Amino acid sequence: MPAQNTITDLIQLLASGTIRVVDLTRTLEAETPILQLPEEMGWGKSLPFSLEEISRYDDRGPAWYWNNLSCGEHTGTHFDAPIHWVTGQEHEHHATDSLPIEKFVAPAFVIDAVAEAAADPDFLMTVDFVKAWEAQHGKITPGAWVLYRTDWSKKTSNEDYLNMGEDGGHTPGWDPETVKFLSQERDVIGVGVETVGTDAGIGPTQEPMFPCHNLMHGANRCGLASLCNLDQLPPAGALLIAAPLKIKNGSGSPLRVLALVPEQ
Ligand code: 23J
Ligand code: MN
Repeated sequence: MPAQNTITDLIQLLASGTIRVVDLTRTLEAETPILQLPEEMGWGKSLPFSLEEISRYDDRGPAWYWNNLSCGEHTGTHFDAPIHWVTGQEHEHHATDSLPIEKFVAPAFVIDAVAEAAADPDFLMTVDFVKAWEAQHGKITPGAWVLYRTDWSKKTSNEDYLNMGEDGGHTPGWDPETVKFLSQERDVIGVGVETVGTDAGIGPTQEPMFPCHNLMHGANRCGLASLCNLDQLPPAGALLIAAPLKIKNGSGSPLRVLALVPEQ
């Protein structure tokens, strides 16, 4: 079929609601939770989101409303580029402006670990867990995102969402072997999570430290953090549109993440 007809079909499927658009993005606001790193290590802090009004149909600009905005690149629903980590620094096309744009439109597989994350906030997804999922839903095809559903985005307070203890954060993440498996054996574009970062709260104490960042970016793969509405996606069959801002040499950026989902 000629490509033009395929796009025409897609337009019709969207118009008729046969394919639905799902927003996987959190609203950016001053209260958007920010990753907390151990201060005693002297590790830097990322700025929270803020807006500064330039004018609002007033004497500063009679017919226009606009704001200055500021935040860290890794704020709210955001993209992690391979250049973000020391292990990914030598790759080519590894920053927000240079990544191949084909990665920004890709299928998504959604692995449900809601029960496990509820039972244990330090749950780490294992290779066996992924293989058991595949036995039920089919093999993860190359060039896809793997999304880690925990329903963590449904936490109603930042306190519960970040779940900080005296010893650091307690939020679900990855066993390092799973990160290797997904990048090497399943050739994923990257992984997406509902938590504040792609690594577990206990990431600083894992070996290697922050294994998802270390190994995914080391393999020139990407990340998506602070996603929501993963409960509206099928285990397989959704198409993700996730394009970071084209920041020159950027390590990541807030972005709007959309999923195209076949309506049952
Ligand atoms: C820097 C250091 C550790 C982590 C992170 C950033 C993120 O989660 C991030 O947003 O990339 S864990
Ligand atoms: Mn990040």
